[in-house]
Amino acid sequence: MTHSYDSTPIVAIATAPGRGGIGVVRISGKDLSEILSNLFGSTVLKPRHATYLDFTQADGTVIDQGLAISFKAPHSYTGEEVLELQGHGGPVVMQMLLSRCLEAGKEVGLRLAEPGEFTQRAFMNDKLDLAQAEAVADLIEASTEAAAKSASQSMSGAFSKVIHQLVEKVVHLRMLVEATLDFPEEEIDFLEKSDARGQLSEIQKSLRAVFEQAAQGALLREGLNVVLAGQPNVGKSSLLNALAGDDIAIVTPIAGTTRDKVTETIHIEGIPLNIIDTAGIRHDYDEPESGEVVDKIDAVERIGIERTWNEVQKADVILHLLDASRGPTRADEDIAARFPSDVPVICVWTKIDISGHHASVDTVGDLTQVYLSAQEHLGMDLLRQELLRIAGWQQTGESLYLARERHLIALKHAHEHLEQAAAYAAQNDQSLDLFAEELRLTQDRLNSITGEFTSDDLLGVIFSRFCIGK
Ligand SMILES: Nc1nc2c(ncn2[C@@H]2O[C@H](COP(=O)(O)OP(=O)(O)OP(=O)(O)O)[C@@H](O)[C@H]2O)c(=O)[nH]1
Ligand SMILES: [Mg+2]
Repeated sequence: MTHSYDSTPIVAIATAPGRGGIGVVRISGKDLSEILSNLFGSTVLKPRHATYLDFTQADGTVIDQGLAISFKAPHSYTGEEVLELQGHGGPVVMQMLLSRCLEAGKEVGLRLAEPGEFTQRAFMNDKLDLAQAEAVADLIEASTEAAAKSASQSMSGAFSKVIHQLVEKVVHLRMLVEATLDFPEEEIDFLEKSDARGQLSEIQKSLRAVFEQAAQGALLREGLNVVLAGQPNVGKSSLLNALAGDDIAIVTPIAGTTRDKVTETIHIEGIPLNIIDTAGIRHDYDEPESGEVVDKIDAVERIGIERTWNEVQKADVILHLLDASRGPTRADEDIAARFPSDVPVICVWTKIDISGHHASVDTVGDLTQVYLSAQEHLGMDLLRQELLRIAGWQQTGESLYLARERHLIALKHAHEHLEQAAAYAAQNDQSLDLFAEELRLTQDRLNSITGEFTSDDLLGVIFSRFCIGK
């Protein structure tokens, strides 16, 4: 599908800000002939060939010397005519080159590109679909090799391809159903003869497989928020430091050391984990036997504890730290009772160097307990493995698609429509039109991943998160 868009020519510095060996200014537009002749006079650029020349001001003074490469539509990144000027990568010289381009293109309305606008044009001109365009941004932002590899998979269209295959199966079944809709008396027959239910469950199976792979890919991109929570002094900050391999949070024997949350992103087997250290949780008063209530904590710590609970609500995984040298206490139980029920919790017993426990993991029912010492680095690998397990990370050896939360949601919705379709199919009555409608909705959801029939608003949101010049 071709979208219409504001096709005035655009220009931007395409390389990262700062100093570098080379820097690139990129221009894209329907017709760049006037800009070219303003910049280079009678020198004609052979498409896709590097031409070494002077970049000059209008009055002929030289700004820089470098390479110019032109691409003719549609054989370019954007699908339009593209000009790339490679000069020396200094911020001032790049700015001068950019200003010169704007001046040379003034007559034809050349303007600065919005973030992601080059890629948006590539999408509009069917050079890549939406999932591929998103993968371009994800590749640029990849923080690990594993993330980069799977972004590159998605960018090359591997993810889009499996989505298309799913859509084709849905379309095939839809066509069958809709052909039958005109002959209501044959509905029940139809379901039997065409093995519609069989086809449907086949599609459901494929969708599940795609979802699982995409969920793994999304994990690589989004990572997990792991919140360390527990009483003061159980060793939360020490654990953060041990996981990060760096002295990030302050550790002291004083209960109530941490007040603000402290976040550090670590990687385990390429999976980003945001480890969030929080203020230790305790009651803000003591009630000694005299019955007199004594304030135990100050206002700052109180706010810190409130923040801890906020973080706990947003966690993907909670590590509940307990002091193994002290054993379980009533206060630990009270804390555990307030954890949200839908967030996985790992009980982490700390300070086993004092308590004499061995480093170990055990799982009874859905309670997993890890025994470790952050100070002596005992049991740390067990915790890392447990975090990966909870994250649902499986080392498949297969290459993954770097998916986004948006894709997972679309796949989930598609799954729900298929479930609904299956429910109608099972009823065996006059609900074939409803069955067909659910298939149509499934198809729409899947198509939203690759961007067919995606609203302009959503496109705007997606592309505006790109960097300028991409
Ligand atoms: N022996 C031993 N001491 C530890 C271990 N982990 C932490 N500690 C000590 O326990 C004390 C408290 O550690 P922190 O990491 O500051 O504890 P916290 O849970 O962050 O405490 P708050 O920030 O006050 O909530 C410090 O004196 C640490 O040196 C451990 O594995 N073994
Ligand atoms: Mg602390």
